[in-house]
Amino acid sequence: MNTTTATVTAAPAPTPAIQKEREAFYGRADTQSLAPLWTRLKSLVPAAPTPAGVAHRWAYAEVRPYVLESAAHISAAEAERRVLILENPGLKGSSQITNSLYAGLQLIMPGELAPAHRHTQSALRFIIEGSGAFTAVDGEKTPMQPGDFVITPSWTWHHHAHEGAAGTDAPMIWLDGLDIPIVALFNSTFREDHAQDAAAVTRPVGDALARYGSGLLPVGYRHRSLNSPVFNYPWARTRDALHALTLAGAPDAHAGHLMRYVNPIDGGWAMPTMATMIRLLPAGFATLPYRSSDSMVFVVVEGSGALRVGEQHFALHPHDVLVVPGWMAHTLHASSDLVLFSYSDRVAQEKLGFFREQRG
Ligand code: 1HN
Repeated sequence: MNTTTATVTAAPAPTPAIQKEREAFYGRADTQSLAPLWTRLKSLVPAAPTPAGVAHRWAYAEVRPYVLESAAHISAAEAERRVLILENPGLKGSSQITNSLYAGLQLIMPGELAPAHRHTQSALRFIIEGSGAFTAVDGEKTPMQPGDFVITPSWTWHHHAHEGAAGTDAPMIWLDGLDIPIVALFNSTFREDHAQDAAAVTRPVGDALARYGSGLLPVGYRHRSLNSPVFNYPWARTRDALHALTLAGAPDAHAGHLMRYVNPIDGGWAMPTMATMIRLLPAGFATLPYRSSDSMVFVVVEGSGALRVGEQHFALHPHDVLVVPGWMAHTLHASSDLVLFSYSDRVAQEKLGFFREQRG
């Protein structure tokens, strides 16, 4: 058998004459909308992800006054959604917090209504502060309380309202996470405004949680959504689960006590495009380095500490929002018991077969 061993040798640099001929060829090819791959291959397919955007922190103490001031400039009704976008400083003009995701801080004042609409983008809400407001999703109202994680699945009617009295009740602020850039990649955006400001509410408050979120399922129930039928994961339950976990064993060295929000129907992630997680780092705990191919958005729920990304150091305080671009190693440190909510496109990457992570 004839065995030949291929050796890879770097090609010699082209002579100026050859280079000139090539350039002329590229120019002629361009007239046919053709382009050479070989001049672009390495940048099209680099050896590892090029970080998209930068690591950044929005300190809540600094941005909260701007969110509240937005109410002096526009009503929720006029704005449709009164939101200040958390735009990654490395992705200016894109309305993106990461390469694939959107984030914003939404404000609703007592007595206000954000009118009903639907769109193909999925939305998550992580409630930051306030009381007295609800969101209605696909015919069910749910009160929004700090620490709750709420799902608005693709193409479901949704509106938000604050039932409190102006002057006495607190403004409500939450973080919106949407998969806008993912839907844009597929150019599959559709939206529709509801004929009424408020869409019909057809089920009692708490219906979904009772039916699907109690370790029970109605017999004969046929699930028709890619999302969890539980659309509000209340903070009180999440907190209890996290604290129970701390009694059972040591935190993961690279993540702390880390849990994911789960779809009770199939044990999968709660949403089809956005992976949502909650973690607790006990006071004094520090994680070892970790990186993954999904860019991550963090919300500090409780406690304080620090996030390190490369040479950057961000102090963490309640309600701060942070972003870590994909494949950048980072560590977390808790000065007091630290609880972090996070979301990323990990669920989509897993389904498509290219999610990667590295510990250490
Ligand atoms: C949207 O519908 C909401 O329903 C929030 O609260 C933010 C950002 C872009 C497009 C639609 C909401 C949004 C959004």
